[in-house]
Amino acid sequence: MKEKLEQIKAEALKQIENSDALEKLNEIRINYLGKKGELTAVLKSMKDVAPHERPKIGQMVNDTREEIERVLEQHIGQMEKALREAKMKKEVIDVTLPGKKNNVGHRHPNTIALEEVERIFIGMGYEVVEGPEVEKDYYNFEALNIPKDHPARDEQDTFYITEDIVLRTQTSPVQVREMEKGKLPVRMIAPGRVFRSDEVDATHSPSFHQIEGLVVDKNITFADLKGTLAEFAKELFGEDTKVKFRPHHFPFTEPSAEVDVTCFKCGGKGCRFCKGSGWIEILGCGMVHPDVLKRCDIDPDEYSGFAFGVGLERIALLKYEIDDMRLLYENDSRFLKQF
Ligand code: 2NL
Repeated sequence: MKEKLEQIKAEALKQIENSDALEKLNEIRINYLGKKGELTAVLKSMKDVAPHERPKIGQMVNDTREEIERVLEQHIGQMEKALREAKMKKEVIDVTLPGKKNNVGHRHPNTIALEEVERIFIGMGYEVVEGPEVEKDYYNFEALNIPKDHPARDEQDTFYITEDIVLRTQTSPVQVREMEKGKLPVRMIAPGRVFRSDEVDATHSPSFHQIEGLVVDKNITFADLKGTLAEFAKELFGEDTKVKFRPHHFPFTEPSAEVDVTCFKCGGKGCRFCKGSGWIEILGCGMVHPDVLKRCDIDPDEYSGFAFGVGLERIALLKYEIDDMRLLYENDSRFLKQF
């Protein structure tokens, strides 16, 4: 019995010594120490051993089991350590390698300018309202005093979808729709994309953005318009900015004006930026034409209003001193990240 146990131990230790994988070591554990293993078989054969010998043999079986277990655990430990080290070696990180640069997105200059304009008017109690880019001829022209034969229709080179559906040439239709709702007073700005069949150059594009503003209430006068736009110009271009109203004509306002601001580069002295005049044109405006109010079911004897329209790209070009509008449409990230 003793010899048999010595033999089992020697064989087990040899197999352990020669194994090169964790699975093999596990196999050895099952073969020698498992329920159907060789040592268990020896224990089962104890019934053939003389009773007084049993404690001694039992002790020997236990010693053998412990020895095999000890060597097995030791080998498993070594093997796991080796595997861990190999894995670490493979996954080693070279912290001296140059890092990958994240490309961070930037707000478009148009967006920055729009948010600035919105901030200013929201501060004065205006609502921001949006509307459809594809419009009825009625809302884009007819409601605004621009009948079918009006020269403004040629000037504005409209994209027609059908005979009475157009791509809006201004955001006024949003304001007309708002006035039609009959909830007075109205104090709103309407920002959005507009379309005109223009050739592309440094200052034109067939698709650009406009922000229109509209106030309709009792006792609104041209003085309210002047005060509002003077405040707007100061907030946008700086506290020292002055405004100048030049008489103009729009079919939808009467009287109408174009507004210049003092050049924020030279302060009005005259420079290359303002072409020597000291003034820069920024928007068109006027008192809402009584016929436009009437068409929206608003009584012009009770209510009056003012309206204005600014080109968003024009504001962005001026504010950020960009000299070509095409840069705003190319979306080259090297350009955009400068703002
Ligand atoms: C420009 C400047 C302007 C308006 C837009 C407007 C809107 C309604 C009624 C009356 Cl609903 N007017 N908008 C007024 C004056 C100027 O835009 O240069 N437009 C061609």
